[in-house]
Amino acid sequence: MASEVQTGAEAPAMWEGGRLLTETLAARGVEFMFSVSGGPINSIYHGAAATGLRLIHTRHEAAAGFMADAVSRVGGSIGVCAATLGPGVTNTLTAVLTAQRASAPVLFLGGQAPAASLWREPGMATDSLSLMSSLTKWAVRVPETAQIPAYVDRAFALMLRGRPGPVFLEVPVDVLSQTVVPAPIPPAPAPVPATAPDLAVAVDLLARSSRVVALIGDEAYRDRAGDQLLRIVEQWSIPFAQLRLARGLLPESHPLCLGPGYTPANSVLRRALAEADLVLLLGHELEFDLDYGKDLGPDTRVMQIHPASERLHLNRAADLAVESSVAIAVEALWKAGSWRFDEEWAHGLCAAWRETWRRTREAASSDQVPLHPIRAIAEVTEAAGAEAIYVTSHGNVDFWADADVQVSRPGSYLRAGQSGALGAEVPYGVAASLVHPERPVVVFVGDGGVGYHVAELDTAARYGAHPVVVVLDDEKWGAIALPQKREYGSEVEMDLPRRDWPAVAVGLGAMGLHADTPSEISAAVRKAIESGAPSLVRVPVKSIESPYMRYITGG
Ligand SMILES: Cc1ncc(C[n+]2csc(CCOP(=O)(O)OP(=O)(O)O)c2C)c(N)n1
Ligand SMILES: [Mg+2]
Repeated sequence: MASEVQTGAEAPAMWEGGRLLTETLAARGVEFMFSVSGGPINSIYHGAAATGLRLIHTRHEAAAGFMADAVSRVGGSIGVCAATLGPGVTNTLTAVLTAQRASAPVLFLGGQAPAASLWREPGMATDSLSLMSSLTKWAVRVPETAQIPAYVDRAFALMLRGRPGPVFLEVPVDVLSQTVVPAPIPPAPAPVPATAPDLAVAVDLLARSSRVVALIGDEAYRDRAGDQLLRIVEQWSIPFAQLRLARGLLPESHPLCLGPGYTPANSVLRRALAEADLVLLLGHELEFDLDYGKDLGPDTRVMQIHPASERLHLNRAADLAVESSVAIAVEALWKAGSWRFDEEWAHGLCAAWRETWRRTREAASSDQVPLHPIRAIAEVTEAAGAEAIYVTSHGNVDFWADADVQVSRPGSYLRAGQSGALGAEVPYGVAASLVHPERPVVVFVGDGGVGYHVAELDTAARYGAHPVVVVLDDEKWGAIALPQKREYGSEVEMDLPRRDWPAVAVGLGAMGLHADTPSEISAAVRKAIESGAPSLVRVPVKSIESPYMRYITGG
């Protein structure tokens, strides 16, 4: 709506609610806003343009939500998604669920008809607050223009405190279009100071242990605890495995790395947990990917450090639960004493993991096409190099990829995670490339998953993002088909015909490449990275069930 600002020389410059919102977001460090256009949020767009926020106009609100989530995960700034009322908001729900299950702080903004008119059931409007309330830490309507900064600050406090997660602010059109005299945006509220926990019991546990293993998870990444962790791992001989966002917090090529933290796909990690007398569970909980702690030995003790009290003791009581920032607690442990745990055991395990990884690659090394997924993935990762950011999906081929890739830097591994949502992959890749244009971004996705949001290659082309989308094509919904066949003896409607995904990519303004053999894959990925253009490489792969797939489906 046009602002009713007087333009006389003395008239103060007035801001619409949309501008007040975008100025507040920028003052809180927000850089990107993802959206699909809608009339009632036009004021936000004009605000974004005046403020200098980067507004990325996507092809679907779910993709906008996934992109905002990816910014929060890789960037350090909070990702923001703005959707118009009704179907715009409902289209974001899967992205909200995904952020919630991954503990990702993401701000979702929703348009709405004027609050006073909602009883009439205006066009497109729905009760967004009810829909959002079970998926967010806070779902609330901003009642008046002048209160926008206060609501944004409350949203930030809730998104980031304890277990992080998404927040939904509904901003009706009249609240956005009303003008106010701009007052300076107040400084951000001071963060709650973190205090070092009492570690007397922790010191006692360490003193009684000789085989110690570390499981490093999401909150260790968000706490930027890499330096503190590297020090204790190396100085005290602690083998480690990292999960989800924490993958790459310590380089996975490190000699004390036990491989990825999925027990179902990592027999050496299972052995480590069974043999350890102490597991340091750092910024994580014994969740599904760890089979809820089933592999821990009967005498294995657990020391869990997590900033959110509700995550402590989840699924298995810890022998010691410490409610604390991981960085602060590990720093305090470092100062509290010095230990040398069983070095031979630690290095023996890590050597066993490296040998397993090597043998898995060797067993998959045939050049016969279609390639084993591991062979194809290995060619891609070798061509992409150590700087790459990886996105994986939720198909069978992706479970092969999760077990094979080595992530070498923090914030460089994105996966929908426990929401398991197919469709996040291409949007994640686009957003990661927007935040880190200097780094290669590789998206592994199946021929099923790519269909959800392949149109976002157009968004990438419009905004200069250049992810390399690698479609590992088994011509079926493999993750469902393979267990179905095992259980029922036959498949029902599982085949997907071979489609020309590279041609689709070209039609969307991206580069499209076919690669069947190892050398073609390597050349295609290098060419895609060097081109600086968004690209899609289709790689046919054999249909072979991954070990993780067998775990999920109980096979
Ligand atoms: C939104 C959503 N719908 C359905 C599923 C169930 N699902 C999990 S994996 C999968 C098949 C994926 O096929 P594809 O992307 O080709 O990978 P593949 O398993 O063949 O390697 C499906 C349908 C899901 N995870 N998310
Ligand atoms: Mg498939």
